[in-house]
Amino acid sequence: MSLGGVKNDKMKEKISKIREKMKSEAVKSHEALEAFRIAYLGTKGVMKQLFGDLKEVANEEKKEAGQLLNQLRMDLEAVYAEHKEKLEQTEDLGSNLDLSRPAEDVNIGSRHPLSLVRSEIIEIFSRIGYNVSEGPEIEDDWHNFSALNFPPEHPARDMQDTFFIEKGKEEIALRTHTSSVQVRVMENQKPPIRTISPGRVYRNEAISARAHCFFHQIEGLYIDKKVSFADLKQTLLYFAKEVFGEKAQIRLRPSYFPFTEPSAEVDVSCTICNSKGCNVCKYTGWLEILGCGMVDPNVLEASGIDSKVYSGFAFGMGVERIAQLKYKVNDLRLYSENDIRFLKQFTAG
Ligand code: 2U9
Repeated sequence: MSLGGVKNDKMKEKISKIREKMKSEAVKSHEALEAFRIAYLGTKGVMKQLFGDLKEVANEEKKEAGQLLNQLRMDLEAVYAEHKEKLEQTEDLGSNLDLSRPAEDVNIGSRHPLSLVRSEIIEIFSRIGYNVSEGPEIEDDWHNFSALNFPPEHPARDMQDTFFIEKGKEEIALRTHTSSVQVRVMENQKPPIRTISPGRVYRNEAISARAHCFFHQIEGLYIDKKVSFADLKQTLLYFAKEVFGEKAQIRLRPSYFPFTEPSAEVDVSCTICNSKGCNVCKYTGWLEILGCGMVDPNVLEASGIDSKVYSGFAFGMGVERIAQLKYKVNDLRLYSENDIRFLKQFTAG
């Protein structure tokens, strides 16, 4: 056995003794941790001495000895880190815990303005007996157009205005209004029917401040015996007062829709200027809020409801439009851009 061999064996013995000792060290304080570091890893510590001994090891065994020493140093460093972490953890739970410290604010986010307005409108109509009906966003021609009395050549049936699912096939499309949901209700339920249908609808429009390719509607439908235009007017006046305040007034202007006859557009008195005239109502004192009418007998019959026995009224509004008037939002794109500076303004409390 060479002299180097003896030296190397001694070093291995030393290493195993150090390993045993390092495991048995109790490190319960920062002072003890520092003492551990100095004793093993410090500039005059055990590792320094061992690396010094390396020069006495025979050349052919230096490589192995060097590897053993490097491994020992890494293990010592790991044990040191472990002790340090344990100490810090007990400190977090113990001495640094301040029970009198005020809780940190919880970031609760906010509801989207369209969601707020949608809920408010649902609540207003549920107070007078309306339920909520929902249906598919991808619709067939029957439920979106034909059952609603759209003539074959109506522009809404055109590729230019509606998103069709398959090119060249005008049978399946993204619904252009939620009236399609109400056709399904009429097909499946007997009158009296009192329902509102909130939902997203799609139209093939270029996106701008005033138009978008999708928006949200709430449509209402009331069918029973002897439902009259007077019932419609009172229902809409109640709605306007609930949303815009007790002073709100409405006026109806004659209009045309394929699915209602007679039809009307409804304005609410401008709540911003008290009808005195401002740039929001374009100095008319009135703001357009919805469309309405008596359900066309053809529409009742198409869904199997006897138009000689039953009559009904319907109305439809854009949720974006109502939210725009309530919250003074002047650009439709804000609703779908998810800009946190816009959304944060609707945080409750
Ligand atoms: C059935 C029969 C008739 C719903 C109605 C309107 C008038 C209307 C527009 C308002 C703004 C759409 O969002 S908007 O662009 N809607 O003017 N909607 S009557 O009529 C129906 C619904 C269902 C079975």
